[in-house]
Amino acid sequence: MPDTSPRRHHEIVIVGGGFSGLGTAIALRKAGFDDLLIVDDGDGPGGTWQWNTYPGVAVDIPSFSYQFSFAQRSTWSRSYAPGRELRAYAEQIVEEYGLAPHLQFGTRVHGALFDASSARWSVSTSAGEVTARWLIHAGGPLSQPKLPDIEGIDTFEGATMHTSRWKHDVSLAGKRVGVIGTGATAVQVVPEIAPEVDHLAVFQRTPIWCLPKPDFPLGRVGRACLDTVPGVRQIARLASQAFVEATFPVLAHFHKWVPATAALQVAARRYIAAQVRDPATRDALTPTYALGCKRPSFHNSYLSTFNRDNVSLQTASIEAITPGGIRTSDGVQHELDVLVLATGFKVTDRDALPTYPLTSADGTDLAEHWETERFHTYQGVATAGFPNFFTVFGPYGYNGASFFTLVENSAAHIVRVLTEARRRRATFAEVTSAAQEQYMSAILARRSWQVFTDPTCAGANSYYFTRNGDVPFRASTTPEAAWRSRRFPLADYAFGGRAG
Ligand code: NA7
Repeated sequence: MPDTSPRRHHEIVIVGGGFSGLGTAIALRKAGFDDLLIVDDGDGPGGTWQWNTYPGVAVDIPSFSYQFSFAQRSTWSRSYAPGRELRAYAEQIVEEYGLAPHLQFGTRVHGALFDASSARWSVSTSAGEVTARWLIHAGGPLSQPKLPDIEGIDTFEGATMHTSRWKHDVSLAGKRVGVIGTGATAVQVVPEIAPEVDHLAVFQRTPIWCLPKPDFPLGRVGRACLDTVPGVRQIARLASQAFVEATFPVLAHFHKWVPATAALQVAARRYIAAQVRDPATRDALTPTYALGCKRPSFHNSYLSTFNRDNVSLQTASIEAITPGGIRTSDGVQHELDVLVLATGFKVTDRDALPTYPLTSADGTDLAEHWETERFHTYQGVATAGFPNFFTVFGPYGYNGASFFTLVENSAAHIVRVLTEARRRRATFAEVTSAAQEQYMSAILARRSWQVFTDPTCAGANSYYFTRNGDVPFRASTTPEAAWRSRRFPLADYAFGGRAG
């Protein structure tokens, strides 16, 4: 049916109402950009935290860091907040920063096309067409569920659910449940559902490094201290930021200079030994790739859950999903009532970044361009050839620390470009190829420092790696990324046109 809804124009359209979209909108509004529309296909703010409601869902970065620096809370119930508190936080942010009039939920973007003559993006959505001078893609990397490519998946006669689309009306009590996957999500789901089910079979392809989590209730006293004792909140934030920095960016990107991986692995192996009683299960749960090749998990009862009589770890590969359950390569048929797919997300897949065709004026499709030329961006925010377009979570922008720091950095970068465009009354801004190349060569020059060069990473099946073997992280500390996002030369962009 032809779209007969009226065309609308906004100065800025943001795709995604998760924390990326919300944080960018707040930064833009603070800088005086008010004509903005945020579209999201969900039915509330918070992105991944709206979608992921599985039992045990919680942050795996301490809450002191997993929040905006300008909207810190002392209300978190634990040092690692459960998912429902993140959903509530997103709603509070919308309210406090007056974002509700800008948000349009239930709206899926089908495509975006740049028109050079008007220097505008034309965005087609499920709610009609909208045009924008500036288009910002704020889709998160963990939003497109990845269903396993296993024969017979549609034939299973019990209930099937992906963890990010949890079916709360399916009771697990007394059921035979199978969980496929042992990534960060399974690490949270498995201990939570094990006491409830009759039998839980966990199908593992690659074990995950699971480390103890400094997760504790904050309690009334703790929360009051954060609120009233001078300096406590700042110290908690600083300690948390240092912990996050040490456990990811430093460990991963500066591996050559801080070779802590081996020592950490020894400690992690000791932890597994202390947690898991059966030696064969312990061995099967011990990764053979270097810690850091893929995101390690933090949980205090995942490993010990395998001591339970009603939990089994299955390591034979899955041959097929059958109407009755799962058949593994050792010939065993595992009878199941419920199948949980903890199989992760399409992170760098062609149809995930972005989730819709995005076409420049000369007809180049962004996903195709990245597919053929490999990922390349300027600070993860801009891509040469795609004017007036920005990504909050673009390739080579994220250094693996708190996602909120990334959002604030990307938003600062975008605001800087748009403020300069406004000062010049420019209608067009595009990063120069030279600036992009310089950025990419500086980042790629650090590749040899990273843990990802460890040959054992080949066996990690890590979603960090693209099909080409690239790891599109920003190899940088968080302070360096923050500084560069705010101080890059404005001459790195070409500005043009003149607003009437
Ligand atoms: P992940 O970390 O991508 O984990 C997905 C898991 O599913 C992982 O163990 C995969 O095994 C497994 N998987 C995927 N497809 C299959 C098939 N076909 N057969 C068997 N096993 C399969 O996703 P999560 O949701 O756990 O975590 C995502 C992020 O959320 C996490 O990094 C945190 O930042 C929060 P594999 O390892 O590929 O062998």
